[in-house]
Amino acid sequence: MGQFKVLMTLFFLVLVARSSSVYSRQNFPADRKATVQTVNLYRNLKKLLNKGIMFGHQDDLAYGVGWKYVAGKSDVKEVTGDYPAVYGWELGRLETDQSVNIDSVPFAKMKGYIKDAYKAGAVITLSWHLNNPLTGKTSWDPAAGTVASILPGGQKNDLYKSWLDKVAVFIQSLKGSKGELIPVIFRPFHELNGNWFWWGEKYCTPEEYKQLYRFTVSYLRETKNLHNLLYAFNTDRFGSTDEFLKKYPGDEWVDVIGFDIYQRQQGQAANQQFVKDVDGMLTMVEDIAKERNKIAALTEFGFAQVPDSTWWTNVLWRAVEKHKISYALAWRNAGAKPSGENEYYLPYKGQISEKDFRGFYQLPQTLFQKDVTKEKLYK
Ligand code: BMA
Repeated sequence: MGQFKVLMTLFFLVLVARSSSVYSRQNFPADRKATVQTVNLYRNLKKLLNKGIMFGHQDDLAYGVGWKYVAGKSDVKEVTGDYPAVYGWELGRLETDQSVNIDSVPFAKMKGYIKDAYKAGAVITLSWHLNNPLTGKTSWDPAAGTVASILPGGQKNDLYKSWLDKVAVFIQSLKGSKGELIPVIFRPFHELNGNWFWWGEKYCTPEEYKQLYRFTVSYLRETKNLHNLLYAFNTDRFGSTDEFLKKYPGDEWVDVIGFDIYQRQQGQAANQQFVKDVDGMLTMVEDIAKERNKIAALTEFGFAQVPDSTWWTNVLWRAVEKHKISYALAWRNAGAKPSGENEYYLPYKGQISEKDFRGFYQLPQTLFQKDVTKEKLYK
């Protein structure tokens, strides 16, 4: 009998130990050595899913429609009185030692903006439209064989590693006031199921894409010893869970999952379609996130020039309101580009959706900077 009791106690203890390790795995980033602030961010992002959706904007502090590099200025702030909760920045051209990125943002200024946002308690995410290492042209040069060429054993693997070294130097230079590394959501090789980037659907096999993603994470995490990164995996528009997961590298490499989506047509029917599509895709991503213990997000979105005066509350909000997603990142307010195109996705003072965007801002479940400052996401 005594022996039986001992055995039962042991059995019970093993059960408890196992369930607590599952539990801690569930509440820990993919990086087992993530810094305290990164773990805190990860856990707080999960908690915040129950409060609302953080609003993000690419290049928010650098420029907007009709202005560039005015300290403290932001199109979001001009319209709402508050800054975004999430700031997106872009690393393209860091790999070729340029002092400004693909969209002419000086990396030195970007560092300053990132530090300011961190100080305010906001979230930072980085995209990377890196050049094609095989052809030397841009991201939009989808030469077959590029992915294979940069994997270990490939002729461009050393070159690709030297690019990652530069990314690591940049990320290691992002520090808070106590010298702690600033946590960043890194979002490499996005829109992978489209056919416009060299890592796109037609240009590599699922196995090659997975290897590329894993190699990248393991090089930054293990070789470069960077532990302030959460990793985002994101597709473009997709039609099924299988399609979404076709090239998913695995749970030990990813923290955030999502997709990028743009509305391209105007009118009531197009609006309804957009709501239906986004709602459907978010349902799938949310289910996958729940099952795999990941954080769902709308990693990029926009309706170019927002030609609909009530798009924010009537279309975007309807598409996302039912969902537990961490954030939605609007793409950049580039304004007039050298190409002649006027590119923007958020209202500025006087734009037709300005008033409606304020309505969107005032919804209790949309979170901007003031909301997240209170949340102390890094503590
Ligand atoms: C695209 C456009 C381009 C830009 C690129 C990378 O969607 O905004 O103008 O260069 O993203 O940021």
